Amino acid sequence: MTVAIRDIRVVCTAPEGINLVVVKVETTEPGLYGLGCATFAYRHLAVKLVVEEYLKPLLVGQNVENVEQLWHLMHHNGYWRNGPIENNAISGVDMALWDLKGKMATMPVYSLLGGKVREGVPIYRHADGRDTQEIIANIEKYRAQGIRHIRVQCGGYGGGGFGPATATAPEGSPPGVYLDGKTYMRDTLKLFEDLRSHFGFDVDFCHDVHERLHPRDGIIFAEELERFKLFFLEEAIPLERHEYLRELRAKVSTPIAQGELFNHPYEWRNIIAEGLIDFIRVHLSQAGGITPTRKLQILAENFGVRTAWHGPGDMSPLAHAANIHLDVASQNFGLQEWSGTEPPNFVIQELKGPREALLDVFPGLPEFRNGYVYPNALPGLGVDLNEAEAAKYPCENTVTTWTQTRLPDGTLQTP
Ligand code: GCO
Ligand code: MG
Repeated sequence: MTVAIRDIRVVCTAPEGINLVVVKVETTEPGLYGLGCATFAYRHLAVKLVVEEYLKPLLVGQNVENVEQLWHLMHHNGYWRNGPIENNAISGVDMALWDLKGKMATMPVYSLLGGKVREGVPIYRHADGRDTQEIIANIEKYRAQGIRHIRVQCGGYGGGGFGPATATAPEGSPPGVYLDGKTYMRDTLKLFEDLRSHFGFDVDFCHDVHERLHPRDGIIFAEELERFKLFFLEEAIPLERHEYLRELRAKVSTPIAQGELFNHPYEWRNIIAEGLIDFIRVHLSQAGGITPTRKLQILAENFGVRTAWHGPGDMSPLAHAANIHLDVASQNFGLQEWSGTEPPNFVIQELKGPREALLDVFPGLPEFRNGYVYPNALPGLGVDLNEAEAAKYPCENTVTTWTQTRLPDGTLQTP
């Protein structure tokens, strides 16, 4: 008997103060539904509207089994395609259809993808701090949890927080996150000097430039970082300046990670085929969900590029679970970013508050244990949504300030 889409609803919730967008696909089978992540934290209402006003009328009545066909139906329906708003909306439905397929087959998504290549997923966490000692303490904290790859930043991404123009900016300059690239580069090089003299080379460090340098400085910085033998250097080159990746590749042997900002296949296909990167970092819902990202993972496998899917706080536990299902089933898995969504059996004291709220809203999140994350064996993605709990944490629609990054003279810079 065909199971069809009966209704599609969007639930927006912010248990940690970060806007999360969940799509719930309800079917003609009583009690059978799928859940997917459509989180674009800074445009959550736009994504919600696309799902409710455009995708829902298109999809109600469709056979839930036809995941591939429905992805293309959604992808082509608005004629213009591959943009972040619609990709996130499509992702919410696509992940929900994979969740449904697993529930109907009584198999976890990783089984639908060919089964496990590994039992647990090695992850990396973010160590930061106000000074080197605090950063070292945070690194030690993660190492004590069995984590062997740690991303290290020196006071956030390349600069301070949003605020008034710096004293050295031109008169009348607007507020923003004022970045001084040279200071950031000098401070970070000094930090890694200290870290390597403290830890030696038996800890794998990553670093995220976060597009906050001009590509020329990004290349200079990557050359200067070579001696610290990073596990990978991330977003050293801004999205729109990929022509610099060729020079970066020619000049440094440090593995290059790129891709959390990618939406369009043209952004990843050539840099993978030409071997210009080592790790692909796509944010699953920005690419359109599990369907396109599985194809991307297989493309990357053909060129020896490994996955390191984006795993920040601004994605829901459904997307974190989708990352983990793909990770356990991918031969060319590299490393998984994990933003600290610990399960109750591993709640660090200072996280007692918000983290439990997240897990109350999203029971079933893959569990972190001693350096690895393990998917549960429940059918589908294995994560549920408690709508009553979700309703306790409404999203807010405020002006995003952290992306108003400016050079010392006030010029806006990629954030
Ligand atoms: C990362 C990313 C994030 C982004 C965030 C944007 O490597 O995890 O750079 O920290 O800044 O996802 O909202
Ligand atoms: Mg990043």
